[in-house]
Amino acid sequence: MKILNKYTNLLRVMLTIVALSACSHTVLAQQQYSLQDLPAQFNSPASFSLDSDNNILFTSPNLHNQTLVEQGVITKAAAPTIGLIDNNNQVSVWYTFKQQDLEPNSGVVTPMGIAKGPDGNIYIADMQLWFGGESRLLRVNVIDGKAIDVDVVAKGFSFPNAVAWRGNDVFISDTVLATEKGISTTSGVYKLRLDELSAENPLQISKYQNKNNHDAHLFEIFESNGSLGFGANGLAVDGQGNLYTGIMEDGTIYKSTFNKDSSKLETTLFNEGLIASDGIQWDSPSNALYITDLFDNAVYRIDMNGQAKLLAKNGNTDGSNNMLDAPGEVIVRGGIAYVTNFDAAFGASTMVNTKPDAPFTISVVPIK
Ligand SMILES: [Ca+2]
Ligand SMILES: [Ca+2]
Repeated sequence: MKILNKYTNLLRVMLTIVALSACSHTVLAQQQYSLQDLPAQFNSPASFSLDSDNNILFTSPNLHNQTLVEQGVITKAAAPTIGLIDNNNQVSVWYTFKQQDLEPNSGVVTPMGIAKGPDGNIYIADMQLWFGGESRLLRVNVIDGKAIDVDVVAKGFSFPNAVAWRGNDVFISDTVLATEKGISTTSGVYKLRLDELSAENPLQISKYQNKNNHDAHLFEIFESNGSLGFGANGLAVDGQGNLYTGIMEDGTIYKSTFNKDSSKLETTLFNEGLIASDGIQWDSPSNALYITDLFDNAVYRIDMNGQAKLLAKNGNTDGSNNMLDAPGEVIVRGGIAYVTNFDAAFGASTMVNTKPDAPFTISVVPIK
């Protein structure tokens, strides 16, 4: 009886813990945060997309967990999370990745690029190259603006990074198809059709071998200088349906045009001069592209003739006082540019940011 009591008590304690944690989860889901003071579950805000209600969604793979634990800034790793910035600029948790979402071999999920599909669902690049899993395209199934669950709809990428839709075609940049440090990096952009994406039978991309032997979905291949080992990353589609691809280690942007049947017409150099370009978004009202320079701590507007204008730039900061802190992507809503402070530090001599640090922030920059 004593033993039974012991177990009953233990069970009661466990149930209380479960109830408390369920309660704190509920509170957490409703809690709102300021852009300038995000909780640690947004410790590496990365990529943006607008949702169907003009909210801004952003991924946070939380790649700084280990560094921040070592610094004593946080006590435990924060699960990868998607945040929502509402029309009053209040931030809340939209989706926290769950056990069943993890890639089975690596045990992690690394949400990078995010984009709303023509079906209203949210598509996310899950980068597994650094963790030993198979990289994937995830679909967050959305009902009434809420994230319901996550399906894998394509897999076999190397370093999937940005996601951008053009009609019923989705483009996914693959930042590292092959690389030889200091010599060259081969990267590319995949193009998949909506009707090829299936949870029951995820599209399998075959591994890149060389320029003449690769998956038929590879839309474009880029060669860059090999200085970082990072090629194609940012992607955006303009109002005319042209596709723009940023090549990180070259600091360049390429423009791809299309035939009427959505096949590629040509790809040409559109802009050059950044140190290490990152995310790109196109804004309709100002008819311009917006891009970050992750290494140079800067944000630019680029007009449709390829001319760049600096919008903001900072030195090495921690991100406080709205300052840039290794910006990963910029999106414009209502004349305001929102900038994720990804806060990566690669230790490269050309990189301004030296340390991932608190606070965790999203900067705002008026574009007029
Ligand atoms: Ca920071
Ligand atoms: Ca920093």
